[in-house]
Amino acid sequence: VEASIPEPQRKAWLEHQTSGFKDKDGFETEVVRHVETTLARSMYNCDEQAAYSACSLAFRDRLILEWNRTQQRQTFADSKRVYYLSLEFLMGRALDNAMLNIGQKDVAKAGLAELGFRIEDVIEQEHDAALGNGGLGRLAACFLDSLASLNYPAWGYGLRYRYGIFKQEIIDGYQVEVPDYWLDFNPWEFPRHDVTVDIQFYGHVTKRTDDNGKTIATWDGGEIVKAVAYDVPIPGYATPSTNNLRLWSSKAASGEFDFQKFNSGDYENSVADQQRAETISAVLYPNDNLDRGKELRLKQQYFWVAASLYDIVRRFKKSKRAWKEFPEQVAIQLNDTHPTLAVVELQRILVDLEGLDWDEAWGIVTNTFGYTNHTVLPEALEKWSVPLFQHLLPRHLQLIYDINLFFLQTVERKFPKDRDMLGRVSIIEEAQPKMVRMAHLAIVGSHKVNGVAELHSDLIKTTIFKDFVEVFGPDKFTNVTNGITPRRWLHQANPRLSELISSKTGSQNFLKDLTELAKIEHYKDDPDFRKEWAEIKYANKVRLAKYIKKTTGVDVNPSALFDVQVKRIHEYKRQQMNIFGVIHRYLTLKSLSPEERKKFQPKVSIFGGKAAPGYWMAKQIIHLINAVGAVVNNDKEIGDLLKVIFLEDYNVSKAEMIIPASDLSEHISTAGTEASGTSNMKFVLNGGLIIGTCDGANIEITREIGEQNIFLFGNLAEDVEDIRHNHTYGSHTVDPDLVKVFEAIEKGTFGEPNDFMGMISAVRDHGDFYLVSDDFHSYIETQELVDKAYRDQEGWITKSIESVARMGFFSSDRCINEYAEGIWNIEPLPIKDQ
Ligand code: 73E
Repeated sequence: VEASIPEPQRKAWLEHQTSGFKDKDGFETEVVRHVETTLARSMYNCDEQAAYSACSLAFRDRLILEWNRTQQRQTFADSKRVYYLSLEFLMGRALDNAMLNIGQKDVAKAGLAELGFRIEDVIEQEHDAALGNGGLGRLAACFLDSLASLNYPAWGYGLRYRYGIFKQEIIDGYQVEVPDYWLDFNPWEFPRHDVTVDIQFYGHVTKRTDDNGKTIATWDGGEIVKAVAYDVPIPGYATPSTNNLRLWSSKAASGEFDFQKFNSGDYENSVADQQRAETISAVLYPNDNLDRGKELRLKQQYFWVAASLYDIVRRFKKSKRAWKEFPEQVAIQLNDTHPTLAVVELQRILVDLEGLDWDEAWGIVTNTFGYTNHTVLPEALEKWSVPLFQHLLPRHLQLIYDINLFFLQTVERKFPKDRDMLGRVSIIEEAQPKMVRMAHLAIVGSHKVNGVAELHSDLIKTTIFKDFVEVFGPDKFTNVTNGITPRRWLHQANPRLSELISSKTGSQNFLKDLTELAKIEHYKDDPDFRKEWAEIKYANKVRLAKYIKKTTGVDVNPSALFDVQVKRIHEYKRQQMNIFGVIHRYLTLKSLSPEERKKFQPKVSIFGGKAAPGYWMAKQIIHLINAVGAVVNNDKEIGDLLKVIFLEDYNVSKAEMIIPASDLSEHISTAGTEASGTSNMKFVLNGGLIIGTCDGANIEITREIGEQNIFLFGNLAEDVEDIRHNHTYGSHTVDPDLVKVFEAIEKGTFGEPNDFMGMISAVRDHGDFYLVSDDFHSYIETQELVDKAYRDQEGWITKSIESVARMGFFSSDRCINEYAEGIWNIEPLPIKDQ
C-alpha cells in the first residue's frame, strides 16, 4: 500500500504512519487491550461482535489523534471553512472505510487472523449508520469523504436520529417496517456533553423603538429544548486530514426529569418533558422525494439549524473579526431546502441579537449561503403553512415577511407592470391557508443555486425557477454534476477490481485522481487482462448468488445475466415498468417450444429498495415483484431461464455487495424526473452496463463512455409534457404487449388480481402520468438488444472495460472541487506545515 501512495501526499503519509499501528503485533496489542479493559471481557470469551468492537476502538484511537491535529491546524490557519448542512447522512459502515483510508487494512487482516478471526466476518458485525433515505443522504456522505480526502476545512452538520431509516422485512410478499435502533454500541461517535445549545420554540414577539428610532424585536416565552453535540470523525483517504461531522441530539433543558412531579407522586408525568424533548431527534422521516408538512419535521429543521448556526457563529466570533468578514470565513451549503431556515436564523442573529442594520445583515447572509436543488417533483417541494410557522417560530415568520417584502420591491422595480410575476416569485403562496415556499426563500437567501446534473440544472432554469432567472439573471444558477467516492464504491466494494486496475495504472493514484482510469483502456485487448476482468465479475456474481440462496432460498445461476434495479421504490423510478417487462419475458418464454427456449438468454432479475411506509402504490409494486417471483421461480419449465429476486432491506452495505455483481442495471425513470441518480455511476464504475432513459446523469455518462456502451431508450424530457397532455385530452391506448401483461395479471397468474389493480389502472385509466405504456415497447426492444449484446461475451467485456476507463469524471472529488471554486471560494489546507 505504502509504495502506491501518490506524491506529494507521500511525505505526509509517512509522517502519518507514526500515529498508525507499527505492525500487526502493535495492532493486536491494542485489540487485546480493548477487549480486556474497555469491554471488560477475556480473550477466551471474545466473539466476532467483541472483535468488531475492539478493532473499531483500536482504529478509532488512531483517528482521534489526527482528528485533533486537523482541527488544530484549521483553527491555527484561520482560513475559510465550509459547512455542509444536511438533514441526512447515509454513512453505512465506518470500520472498513477507516481501515482503508488510514491504509492499514492489511495490518488488521493479519492481526485479526492471528487472533482467530476473518476480517470479513468482523466487518459484517457493524450496523449501518443509516441516517438517510437514498441518494440525497448518500451524496452527503460521499461529499464528506471527498472534503476530507482533498484536505478542505469542512464540517458536516446533521441530526443524530435515534432511529435511522426503518429496516425492511418482506413477509408473505409484503413490506413490513421494523424500527432501526442503531445506537446500542456506536464506537464512532463522541458525545460532547459540554457542547450544548438552548433552542427556543413557540412564545411571542414584542417590538419597541429604541432611542435612535430603530425597531427592536424580542422573542420571549415558549419552551426551550437542549441540543447536545455528538461528533463523528471523517477520515480522508491517504492523508492525515480527519474532518468532523457534528450531529445534534435533543434533550429536555430542565435536566433529568421533573422532581416536583416525581415527589408529588405524579411518577408518570415526571419523565414526560424529557421524552417530549427527546422526540425531536428520535426518528428520521422515511420519505424520499416527498414532503408531508408535519409539525415535528419543522421542529427538527429549526432545532438542527439553530444549533448549527449558533456553533458556527460562536466559532467565528472567537476570531474577533468584523461581521462583514463573515462570508470570507464561512460558506454554508444548503442540501436541498431542508435547512433553509438557516437563512432566516442568521438574519435574526445579525439583526435582533447583534444589532446590525437590515441591509448589511442581508448582504452577509446572501454571500454566505449556497443552495442545491435535488428535485423538480412538485410533491417534494417543501411548503409550510403560515399558521404553523406563526405558532412555532413567530419571529422567523415576521422576518420571512420582511425578506419577502424587500425582495418583491426589487422585483417590482424591475418588472413594474407584471403583477403575476410578483405572485409567482413570492415566498408566500396565496393559498388557503397561506404557505411559505421554502425553495423561493432558499433562492432569495443564497448567492448561488445549483442543480445536480446538466439536464436537471437546465430544467430548473426553464421550469420551476424560470422567473428567478429573469429576476436575478442566469449567473446565479449553475450546475454541479453529482459524483461518488471511488474509495468506497470501487476500492472498498470491489477490492479485486481495484487491485487489477492499480496493477495496470502503476499505483493507487487513480483513487485520488479518478481520470487516471483512462490508462486501463490500453489493455482492453490484452487477453490476460480481459480474462481477469471477467473472472472478477464472475466471482462477485457467485458471492451474490450465495447471498440470494441464503436469504431467499432461491438458486440462481451465476452465469445468467444479472439485471439489477436497486433504489427507493417510486412510481417515477418505474420499477413497475421493469416488473411488467419481466412478466412479458415470462409470457414469451411460456409461449415458446422447449427447443426455441434454449436460444433464450438466461436472466436473473434482481430488485431491492424500500417504499415509504405511507406510499400505497410503492408497496403494491413490491408485492407484485414478490408475487411474480413466487410463480416464475417455481416454474419447472422455466428453470434457470428466468429468476425474479427481491432482496430485503436494501442499504449501503448491501449495495457494496450487489453493485459489483451486476451485468446490467436499470435507471429507467420517466425523462425529466430523476435529477441525477448516483447509483448509475456506481454500477458503471464496477464494470456493469446500463439500460436507461435520457434522464439525469445518464446523459453525461453516455457522453463520457460513448453511445455504444449504454442501452438508452424511451421518450425525451422535452416531449413528456405534450404526451401527458395527449393522455388527458387526446386518445390514450395502452401498448399491445402491455395489454397482454395486464391480462395475465387480471387472470390471476400471480395471485389475487385485485391486489395489483392500482398499478394497472394508473396506466390504463388514470392518465399514465409516468409514461409506462408510452415507453414500454422501446424498453422491451432495448432489452432484446441487451440479450444479443450479452451473448457476444467478448464484445460485452470490451464495453465494460471501456466504460470503466472513461468514468473519471464522476468522482465526488471533481464535484467537490467544482463547489469549492464556483460556489464556496475556498481552498484546501496544505498539510505540510503540520
Ligand atoms: O436524483 C436523485 C439525486 O441523485 C434525487 O432524487 C435525490 O437526490 C440525489 C442526489 O442529488 C433526491 N432526494 C430528495 N430529493 N432529491 C429528497 C427530497 C425530500 C426528502 C428526502 C429526499
